Amino acid sequence: MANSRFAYVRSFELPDPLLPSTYIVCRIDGRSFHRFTEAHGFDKPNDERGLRLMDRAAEGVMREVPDVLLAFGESDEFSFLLKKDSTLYARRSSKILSTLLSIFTANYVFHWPAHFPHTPLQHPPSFDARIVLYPGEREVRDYFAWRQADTHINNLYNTVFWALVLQGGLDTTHAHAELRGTISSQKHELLHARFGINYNALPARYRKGSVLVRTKPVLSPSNPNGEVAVLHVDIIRDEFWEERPWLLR
Ligand code: DGT
Ligand code: MG
Ligand code: MG
Ligand code: MG
Ligand code: MG
Repeated sequence: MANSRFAYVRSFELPDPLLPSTYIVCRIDGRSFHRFTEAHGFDKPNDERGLRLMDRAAEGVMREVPDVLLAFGESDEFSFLLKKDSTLYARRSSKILSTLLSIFTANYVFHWPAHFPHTPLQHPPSFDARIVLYPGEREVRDYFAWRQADTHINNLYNTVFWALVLQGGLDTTHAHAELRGTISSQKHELLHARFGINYNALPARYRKGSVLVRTKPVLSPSNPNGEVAVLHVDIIRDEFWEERPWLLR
């Protein structure tokens, strides 16, 4: 078949290599998860089962693809960092993106029943993905800081919003109105004064998101890629990165 008269169509398949020696970041995001989480009765603002399932799907990606060194997840999204000198699939963009996306989605569905034993899937969840290249350590650090800052801002807002609605009895329009123009310290104060909630005492998984990191590569044949640890820690400050220099170098 290789040399049939049809084989010329192969030449329409164009190469799509990613620039060498750059950090590859792939971000996956749930499609219409507003609807998906509603249809499956997710707790508001955070559903621990759903967040653990996202972590499990990301772990599945890291187990299957050793070049992924780090992943960060919040809400319905996960970002994956590949090592700078990765030669995975000759750095073919669509091959890398589609593979990570597919492994993630398959793991999400595969592990659904273990995380939601009493909630059958009502419709198939799906995700989109993009790849972004970053030239240096600074931009990679700032990318992950951007995502974790987003986690913080959204979670603080959503925590107060849902306290006003579910505990305070406000409708959603009035809850939004109440929060309009408030700064971070006012939201902390409102939570504490009206609902007795100390924001900083809420689970770190909700406040910090999930960080999956390959522990320092152990050079043993049975475990050449190290273990994957699931953490809920600050990745904006230097400490996390200084303790793990192999992530960026
Ligand atoms: P998209 O990404 O444009 O296809 O649309 P969505 O609806 O996925 O929007 P996005 O990604 O901006 O926002 C994520 C949605 O998922 C948001 O409506 C809240 C929902 N969601 C994520 N995690 C949780 C959770 O733990 N509990 C609940 N109740 N909802 C969640
Ligand atoms: Mg999206
Ligand atoms: Mg989404
Ligand atoms: Mg999202
Ligand atoms: Mg094939």
